[in-house]
Amino acid sequence: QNSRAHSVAILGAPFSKGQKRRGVEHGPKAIRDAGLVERLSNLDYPVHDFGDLNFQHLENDEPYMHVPFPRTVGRANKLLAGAVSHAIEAGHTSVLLGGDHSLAIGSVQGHAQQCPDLCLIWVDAHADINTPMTSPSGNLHGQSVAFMLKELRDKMPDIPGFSWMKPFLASRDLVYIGLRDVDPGEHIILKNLGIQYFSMRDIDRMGIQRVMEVTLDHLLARKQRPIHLSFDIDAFDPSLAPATGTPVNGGLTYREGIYITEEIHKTGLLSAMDLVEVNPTLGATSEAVESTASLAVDVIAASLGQTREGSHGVYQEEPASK
Ligand code: 4U7
Ligand code: MN
Ligand code: MN
Ligand code: MN
Repeated sequence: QNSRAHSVAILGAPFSKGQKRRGVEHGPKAIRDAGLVERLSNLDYPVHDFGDLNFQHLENDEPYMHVPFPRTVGRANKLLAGAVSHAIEAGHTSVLLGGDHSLAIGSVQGHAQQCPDLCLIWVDAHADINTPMTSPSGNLHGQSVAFMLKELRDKMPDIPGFSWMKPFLASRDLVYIGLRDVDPGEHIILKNLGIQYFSMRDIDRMGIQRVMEVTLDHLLARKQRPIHLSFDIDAFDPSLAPATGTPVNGGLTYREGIYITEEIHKTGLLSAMDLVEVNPTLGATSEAVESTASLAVDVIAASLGQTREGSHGVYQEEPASK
């Protein structure tokens, strides 16, 4: 366990143009205010908070079909990809604080620049695998995975702002957990490509323990390789994570969410993660906002090795007998 013992790089991405609601750009601040760095300092490796990325405002970013802000989203992800790639190259485990989920495009792409054999675990109520043609909303935070997959190359038009990247991930290297709001066009893609996914119904049926066994077996049985975890806070039930843009009833319990991340940590292969879609302006009360942000901190801490059973360092002595 804890075999990588890497330092951690925190990257804030105050970005919201992958969707149309305001406020998700304040996610990084809310997660930090909930005590992220302090909580990670209890684990046994150095934590570097690199602050927030500085995203440029773009004028004249006309919609592409019904997709809003394509150049702004493309540009932001290019910047983010460079930052993540740099952090991984420097030996850090990269932790991206969003921001909306379109940021996963740059985060996973930057990770893949350094680790071309990575695999991806996407924890979300949504599959985020629409193409501009299948997307009901046009929003890019519901299309992130479609940009990554090699098998969707022919289905993706040349969207302005994205000429810097090419698809880099095979669909067999991706597993979804927590799905419960999948659009018809997305369902066709999931089925046609034979993508491994576990909907909330599958979790009800199999239990989260078996789901994680099959997930990790699917991704790691052939060979051990770096894991990218992309965690959308709306995977949790809205009673636990109310402050988010697209809540869907019937989500993960607290214990299921933490179990997922504990199991990923135990592989020793987590190399980068995203925690996205915390929107502090959408909580009905300050308690709702704080509980959502605090849940985000719990997810990150468990992914990086905080355990519920407790832990102690290798050279730590037993308590003295009296
Ligand atoms: B999120 C949606 F139509 N599928 O494409 C879409 F239901 O990053 C929602 O998972 C996407 O929060 C949600 O707009 C994106 C919609
Ligand atoms: Mn998402
Ligand atoms: Mn979602
Ligand atoms: Mn959402």
